[in-house]
Amino acid sequence: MYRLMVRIRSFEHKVTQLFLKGLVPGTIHLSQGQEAVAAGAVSCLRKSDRVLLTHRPHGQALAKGLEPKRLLAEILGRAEGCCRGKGGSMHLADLEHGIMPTMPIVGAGIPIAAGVAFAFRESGSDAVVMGFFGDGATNIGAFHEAMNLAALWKLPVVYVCENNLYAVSTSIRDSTLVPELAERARVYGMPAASVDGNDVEMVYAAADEAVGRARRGEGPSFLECKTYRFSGHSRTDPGTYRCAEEIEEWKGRDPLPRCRAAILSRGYLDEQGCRSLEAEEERIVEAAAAFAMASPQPEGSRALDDVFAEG
Ligand SMILES: Cc1ncc(C[n+]2csc(CCOP(=O)(O)OP(=O)(O)O)c2C)c(N)n1
Ligand SMILES: [Mg+2]
Repeated sequence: MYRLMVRIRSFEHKVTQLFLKGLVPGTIHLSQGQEAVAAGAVSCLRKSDRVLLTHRPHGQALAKGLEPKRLLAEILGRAEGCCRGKGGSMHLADLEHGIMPTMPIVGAGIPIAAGVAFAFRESGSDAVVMGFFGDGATNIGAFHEAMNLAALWKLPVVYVCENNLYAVSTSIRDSTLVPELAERARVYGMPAASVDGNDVEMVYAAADEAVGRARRGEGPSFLECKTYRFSGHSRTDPGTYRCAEEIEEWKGRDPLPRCRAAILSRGYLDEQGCRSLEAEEERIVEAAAAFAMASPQPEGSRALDDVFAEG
């Protein structure tokens, strides 16, 4: 899981560099600071399980097994991207790794995750769906409809809410009086937990329990992971609505050094071992960037391929 977190952070650092060079069409939403949620929760899943992601999907997509080079080529809009360059950062998909088409309409993926879970159950599969979304999405009507139906129908879905305290520039204090978002799922009869989303082991333990419940046919769960994004909402947002003290406080809870310190103190790896893991991941990301930049632009003649269903 530490390796995954290092991969996500290095990957998004590279995405930022490429964005600043003007190589990324559109905008990007980074998850730096939130890596423990992706690494901890997605590590509980099998390849055949599926995830439903949002406008901030890079970390979970990498955790679900999407190759960095295919993701980066997609973000650059290139022909060798996982959607042949037609999706970009906010509309990616990779069914081979169980990544459903990403849903940047806030809250829209929540009922779709329930629908995929319904399909799994009806087909007799023991596969599980994990639906990610932010705190802001819990104010959307679709969230409440989906929580109710998923609980009532005991669907094999795990809802992971990344509570990073903001929906764009709106503080959660200005959008709800409910102090713990897990409460919002409990009222629909769904088991729910709130955990420190910057502690990868805690996220893993809570997600693993929820995934086990879903796989055994015992219904959905909701997991609120309390976390923080280090940068603005998107690349066009300097994030000036957050005070420097708050950002510094959360940087002190950075999930990567916390996990690294635990690895060292328990002797899983020594300093040299950590450094070589980090260097390996940087090399993977550099190779992904070289691949993505060398990948051709999609041909105009293929613009309508894979857009309409055949037959
Ligand atoms: C229905 C809808 N309304 C507004 C937007 C614009 N928008 C994009 S992301 C976002 C905030 C989402 O906040 P949250 O759910 O907390 O996720 P986070 O960005 O913090 O990961 C908004 C309002 C949108 N994409 N869809
Ligand atoms: Mg948020």
